[in-house]
Amino acid sequence: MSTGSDSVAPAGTAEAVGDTGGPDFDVVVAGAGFAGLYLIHRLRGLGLSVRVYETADDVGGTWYWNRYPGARCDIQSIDYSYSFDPDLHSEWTWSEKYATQPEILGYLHHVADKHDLRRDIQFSTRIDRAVWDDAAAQWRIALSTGDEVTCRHYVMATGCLSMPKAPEIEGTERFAGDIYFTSRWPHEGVDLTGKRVGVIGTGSSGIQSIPLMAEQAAQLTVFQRTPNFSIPAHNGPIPEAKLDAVAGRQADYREEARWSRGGVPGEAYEMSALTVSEEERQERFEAAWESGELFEIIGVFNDILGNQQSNDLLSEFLRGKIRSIVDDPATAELLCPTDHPFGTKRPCLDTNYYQTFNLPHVELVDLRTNPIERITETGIDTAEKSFDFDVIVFATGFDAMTGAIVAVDIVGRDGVTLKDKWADGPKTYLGLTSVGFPNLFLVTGPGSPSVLSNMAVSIEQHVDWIADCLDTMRREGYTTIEPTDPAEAGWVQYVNDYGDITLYPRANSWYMGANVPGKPRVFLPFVGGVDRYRAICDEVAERGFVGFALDGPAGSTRSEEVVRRIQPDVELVLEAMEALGLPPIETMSVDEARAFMEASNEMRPPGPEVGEIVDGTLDGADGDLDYRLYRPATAGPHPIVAYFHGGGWVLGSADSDDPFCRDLCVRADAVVVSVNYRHAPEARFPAAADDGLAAVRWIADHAEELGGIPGRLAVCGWSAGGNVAAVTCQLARDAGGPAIVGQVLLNPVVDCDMTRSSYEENADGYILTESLMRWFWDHYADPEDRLDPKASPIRASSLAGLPPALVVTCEFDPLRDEGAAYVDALAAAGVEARHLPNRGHTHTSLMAVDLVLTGEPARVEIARTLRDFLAAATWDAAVPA
Ligand code: N01
Repeated sequence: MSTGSDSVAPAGTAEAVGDTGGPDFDVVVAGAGFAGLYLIHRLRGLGLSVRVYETADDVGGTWYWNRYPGARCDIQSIDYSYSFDPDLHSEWTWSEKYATQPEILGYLHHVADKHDLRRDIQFSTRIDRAVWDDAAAQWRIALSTGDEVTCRHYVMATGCLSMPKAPEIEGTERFAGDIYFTSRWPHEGVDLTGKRVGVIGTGSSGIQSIPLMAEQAAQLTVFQRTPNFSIPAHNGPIPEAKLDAVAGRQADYREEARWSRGGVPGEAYEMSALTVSEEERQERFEAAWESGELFEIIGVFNDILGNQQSNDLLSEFLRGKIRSIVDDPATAELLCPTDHPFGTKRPCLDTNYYQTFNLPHVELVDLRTNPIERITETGIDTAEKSFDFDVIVFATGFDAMTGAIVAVDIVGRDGVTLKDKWADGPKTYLGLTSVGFPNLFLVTGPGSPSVLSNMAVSIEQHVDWIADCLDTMRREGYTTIEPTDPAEAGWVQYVNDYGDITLYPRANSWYMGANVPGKPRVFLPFVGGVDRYRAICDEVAERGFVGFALDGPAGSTRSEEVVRRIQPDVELVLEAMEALGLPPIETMSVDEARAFMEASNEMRPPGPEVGEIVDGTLDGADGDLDYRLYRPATAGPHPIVAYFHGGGWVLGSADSDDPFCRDLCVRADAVVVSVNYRHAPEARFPAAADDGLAAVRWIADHAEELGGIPGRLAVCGWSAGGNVAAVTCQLARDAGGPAIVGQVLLNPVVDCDMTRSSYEENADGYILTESLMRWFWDHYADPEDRLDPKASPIRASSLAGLPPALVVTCEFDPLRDEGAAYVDALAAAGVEARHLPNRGHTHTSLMAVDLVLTGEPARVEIARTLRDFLAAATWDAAVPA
């Protein structure tokens, strides 16, 4: 091995990890920014040999390269700093709330000096290629110096915004003046005094630099393709409140940051923008604007990034601010973002950005109406005009998150390159590792919170996780670690699921890879929060590296477990419920349980508007029953769905599934008649079943007066209501009518057998628990009655001749397996039966209209199936044999 540099210490204790004299280094790291520096410190502390290669001639990473005027952090300086060495906090005094690039770079120099980190860094050296050698279980690293070194573990600490995007504009080479990239600003600075300057790009770099360039330039022309949201930074001395928050309690403060949503301590505000008064909303918006902090404005309400309506309110407030600052109304309008929800492109913090457009020598060119055609010898030609410049500045951004990683030719097992593997979007496990690339780690890689968080906190979390992992491997005798396919696929799914419940996919942002032509459109970071993410990473390690295969002298272990399977919005609902600390329903009296359910129902989103709601009574098996009818706004008559609510035969009423019934009514374009069948314990088995049959009879007989189409009657029910619906179909078949054209059973109870695996797997923790189900059964039916098909419809002697069925089940539902078994039994009996399983959902989650958005595809499918049943219906076909 040749190190290519005399100033770098020789390789150390590679044998410490490996089982042979093996590699030159235990760990090779690409990049000497925030991450690379801390990696040296941590890995050294473990006695591992580490070598960092850095393209630049000094430390700093992003803060080495991005030296454009106005470059500074937009997370408060105190937060945007290391926590691993608590003394740094007293040794280093930040001069401003948001430190400048030179100050941050100075800080990193201080850290490098204090901890003597440079001796393990080889500067002015790029890693060109990294090839996994399976036989030797090590990486071969090819350097720009022509040297090659080997290492057991290879860490990409190359940063998320470090690979500048190509200019993409024809003619840059022709320009006779000077061209600068904000991301590669000359170290000696650039004097723009008296110059005619054109700037392309209005992201954070443009927005930070434009006001300062305008101070020098004789003429400044800003070429804007997409206006961006920006709020004033209100920079100045470190705020007293921040100093007080840390004073005397730095360790606690740092811990709060680690377990916060975005990596900065602060209370999350748990109210929707839609639930407060206009006055309160405006007050909060105003305070967030005045705070000059990104997390304050993004978190001003809890649904800014999840609800378009809430986002619209904030976006309009911010547009109002732009209009109030910019004198020329036409320029103000051009600066107002309208094509993406606030926050879905990275918002900016500025100092006098909008004010700059009031200066007489500053001009804004809207590239949407007047695109750049080419760069010429003298300037820029747009469709409408030619501009002459002395200087052109590209503030056009980066190939974010993946660009710098795949810029190194990383070749894993079987010769597969990471670039090829990621051709359709990055695939990682935890944003830290990738299948096929053993012993490769990514710091703040795609699939981790990274760019959505305070990077300083996320970098430390990743470095600590990697270091702890290597330490564990060494202690336990493992040489290699690699994620397994199911674990990685599950993580990619979880990351996507999280992205999909937000507004992020609605923007053409670099978060989506949409700023680079040809890059796959994938939401790159994990949006579930630093705290949640940390908990998952900790759990993975604590439970023996869930989702990883490890190999070495100690033997092999392999876990194919998916660490999180639950849908993100279901997870959020479960967490919110857990936080309330409510007693289990089965510990309540029946009256208390009913009151509790009614109170909980009050708090739900109401569901969509329907044409009309009519409450009435119908003839049950033993007296009147209440019903609630939901009529679509479309012209009738409509087909009818008789609906049976959930509640374990004990709880609920005609309107207890109100949001779902509304949703069903609108989507299926059918009259929905929700029946309040009799409940236990007052009316035990078989009261509910008998009422089910009586109700559909009555509805069939009164179809016309209900505004329905005679003969077009389907049934639907959820949970115990699914039980009533299934039993009703059997009773109607046996009684020779009424005709039912289809049955949709949502998470139905179809059997009293509580020994199926889903009962064991989901006994607890997903709202419908095994003990609650037992409580329901106990109230409804005696043990011997439960075997009756009127209680357990799967036990019917024959299922032949039943209406076609859709049975909907959810992964985390004790009733999952009996629902699936009922589909099989129906199909075996020749009934047209379809199963709609729902990944990551619970017994209650599909009912949560406007709350659990990931349930929407199922709700759409349920309604579509009902439409099909009802459309195919003719009286003849529907009459039971
Ligand atoms: O890059 P950007 P950035 N023709 O991609 C435009 C971090 N950061 O360097 O939006 C014309 O945001 C492009 O237009 P459009 C921060 O996370 C932090 O400014 O693609 N225009 C956009 O306006 C930030 O988000 C700080 O339509 C073209 C701009 O160029 C990230 O880095 C400071 C174009 C690029 O904006 C990137 O910021 C700086 C073309 N061909 C950066 N191509 C802090 O404060 C692109 N554009 C810590």
